[in-house]
Amino acid sequence: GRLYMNRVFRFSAEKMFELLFTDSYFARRFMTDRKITGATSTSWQRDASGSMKRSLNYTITINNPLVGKFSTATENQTLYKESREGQYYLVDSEVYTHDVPYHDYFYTLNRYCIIRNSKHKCRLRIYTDVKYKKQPWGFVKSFITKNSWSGLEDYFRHLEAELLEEEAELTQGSGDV
Ligand code: YK8
Repeated sequence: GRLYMNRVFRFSAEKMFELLFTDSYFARRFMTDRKITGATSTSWQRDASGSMKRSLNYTITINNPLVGKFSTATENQTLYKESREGQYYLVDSEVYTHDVPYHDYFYTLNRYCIIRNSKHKCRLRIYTDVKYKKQPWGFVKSFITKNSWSGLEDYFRHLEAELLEEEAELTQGSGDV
């Protein structure tokens, strides 16, 4: 896998969770920017193991000449019960892109870790892995992996930029460090 983000932001851990994992203004605007449309989401619900789950469905716009312009996608998120409100949040997100070539071979696992640093600071780590449901030929596998990394890189670079902008807006004039 790969580490796409590992950085401290001037938000509380709660705030970061709210921005990324609730129906926040930030999340909605980011989706609009990425041309992600038709998003529907279930609310967070506790499962038998004590973790919280929710799932999202949406249509993504793809910037890859090898692939059609749009694909529907499903994202299944798990907030692990080891998480501690305000302190530590661990979310695994499995993303299935239903309409891309070889979609039945792979999915993407994004692991988001939000750790409290101080009252107004947290660290966000995002680790990503491309997972295979069945083994494709070697060349197909490297093709899928390579195309996934480049799409993910672009996506998380954009997310980082938007989070930094949000940070600048929120801390503007507050004199907070
Ligand atoms: C989520 C991973 C792969 C996929 C794409 C597939 C190419 C197929 C390869 C062929 C288009 C929002 C990606 C990047 C689409 C976007 C997905 C997003 C960014 C040529 C063999 C969607 C996070 C996420 C996870 C996986 C990404 C897909 O919040 O390359």
